[in-house]
Amino acid sequence: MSSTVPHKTSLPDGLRTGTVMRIRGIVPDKASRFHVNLLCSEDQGADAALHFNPRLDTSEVVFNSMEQGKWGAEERGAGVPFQRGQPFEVLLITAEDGFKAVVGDTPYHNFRHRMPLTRVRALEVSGDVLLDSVRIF
Ligand code: 9QG
Repeated sequence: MSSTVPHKTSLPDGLRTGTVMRIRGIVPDKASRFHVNLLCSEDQGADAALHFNPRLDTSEVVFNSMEQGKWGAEERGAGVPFQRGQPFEVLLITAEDGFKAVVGDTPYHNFRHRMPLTRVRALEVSGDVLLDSVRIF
């Protein structure tokens, strides 16, 4: 059973070191892009501590943050560990120094923190993705 996107999970207490977010889904056959955002409020235009953006259309995975309506500096992971038509599992591990994205069994990228973890209030998944589950550990 897939849930519909955009999908939002509230994080009323923010994040702390050790919080693990697990996203499972399937990349649709004709997917172009999807994203996972860690947002500082549930309002439109909220700051994002993390924007994790697999792009099947341009074969890249972009990481960024958004503050006061402006994107920060983009980071890119090496390679694209997502394929159209294939299931995936992403772990976003809140570490001391950054968000560690693990895709499948493989550490993929460490996105260094740009804002306090306590500001994060919601995890949002949207775009071209069939979402199976979001779990916070
Ligand atoms: O393209 O890059 C991340 O740096 C922008 C995209 C934008 C982000 C951004 O247009 O797309 O990925 O919220 C958005 O607009 C997302 C979906 C320079």
